[in-house]
Amino acid sequence: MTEYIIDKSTVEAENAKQEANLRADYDSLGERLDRRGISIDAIKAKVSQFNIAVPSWGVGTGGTRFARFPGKGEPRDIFDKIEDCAVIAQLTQATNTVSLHIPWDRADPNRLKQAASRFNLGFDAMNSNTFSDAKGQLQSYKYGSLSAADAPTRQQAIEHNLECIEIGKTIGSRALTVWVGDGSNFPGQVNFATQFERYLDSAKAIYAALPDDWRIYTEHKMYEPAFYSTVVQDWGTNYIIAKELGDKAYCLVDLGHHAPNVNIEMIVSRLAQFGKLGGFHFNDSKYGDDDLDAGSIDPYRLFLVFNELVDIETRDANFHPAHMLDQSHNVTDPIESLMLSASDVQRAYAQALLVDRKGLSEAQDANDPLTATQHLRTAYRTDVEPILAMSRFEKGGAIDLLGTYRAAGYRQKVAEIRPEVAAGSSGIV
Ligand code: RM4
Ligand code: MN
Ligand code: MN
Repeated sequence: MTEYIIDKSTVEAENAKQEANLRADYDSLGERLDRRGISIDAIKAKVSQFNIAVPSWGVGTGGTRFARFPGKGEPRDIFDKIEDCAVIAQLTQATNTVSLHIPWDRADPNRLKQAASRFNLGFDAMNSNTFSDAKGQLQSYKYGSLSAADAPTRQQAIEHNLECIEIGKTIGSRALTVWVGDGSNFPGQVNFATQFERYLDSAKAIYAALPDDWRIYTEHKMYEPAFYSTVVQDWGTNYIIAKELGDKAYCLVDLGHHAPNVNIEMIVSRLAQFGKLGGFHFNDSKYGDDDLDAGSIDPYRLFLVFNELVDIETRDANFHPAHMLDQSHNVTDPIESLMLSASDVQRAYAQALLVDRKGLSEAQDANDPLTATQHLRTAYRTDVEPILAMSRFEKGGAIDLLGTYRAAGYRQKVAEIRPEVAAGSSGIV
């Protein structure tokens, strides 16, 4: 039996206020889609199956390198975080897995498993952290981790990743995501080739310990915290890594990890075409790795990414990339942001499912750019909210995510038992 944190009667009462309007909107959208030869129920069925993982660190209040302003009732530890994730899952019905970051979430694995199973939550990829020093660790990552110049530091970073795999095995995870902060701040500080060689050697040692049914995802990032060069700079480097490591190694695309205006949807297509697209960290950005809410700045770009994914999905039934959010919530209630972001990612998927693929490819072959791009715009301009809301409603979630969450008063309730953490410290979580 799944436990629900938000009283079911609150969700039902809020839904009752919206149900008649939702049914009318759903029917009218259904009619319009019917004219385009699309069955609304078929789209809803696909949307209902769509799952996106929530990062444990996303439910904490984030900050910048200047300051962190604590939020009311923020989670004190991983067990509070799991409860917050359960709220998101209950209302969205789209986020039934949580992704852990070690050592931030280190706890007795059996307790972790128990805590998640109360709410029927599973665990997504394990994330290692060799971009900051954990309390009491022997070697420092100040000058790098998997690619560090000195062997003991590299060894420590490798062992940390092996520990993440071990924890993951106990709690039922099947993937390890590796992002390193390694790079350099000054021209000449490192030898690019030597540094990359060391990284590859360390990554190979981790790969060798990966269980057969696991995947390793490596994440590229253009800059930050290293500001001149990073060892896994771009998707090309990432592709080389995945190729060097082997069949269980895939590239992970974090939307925020590219230069502004880079054509991310094309990167997605390239990696998938050559079998190395493993998954995503969804978020949005204006300038850099801003970690803003998915779909909040450039929803058309998110749609274009999903347009590629649906295109690949139609050609290859075995294509199942991992979907996860990776955001930092500095000025909003993280639960609200994550719920809306999950739904925006779902929205982009639903819109992409509406693209007339046959018409699109005919227009491409006929060298008719305007018709081709119109196919995309027609899909993108369709308000699919009734599909998303109906899918949530039928699964026991909330028609109105924000309204229901606020009506339940969850944040106020937890604020009574979770004291505010002192302000002033900076950092992502
Ligand atoms: C990094 C990267 C990683 C995430 C950390 C917290 O920028 O996106 O995925 O684990 O932030
Ligand atoms: Mn990321
Ligand atoms: Mn990032």
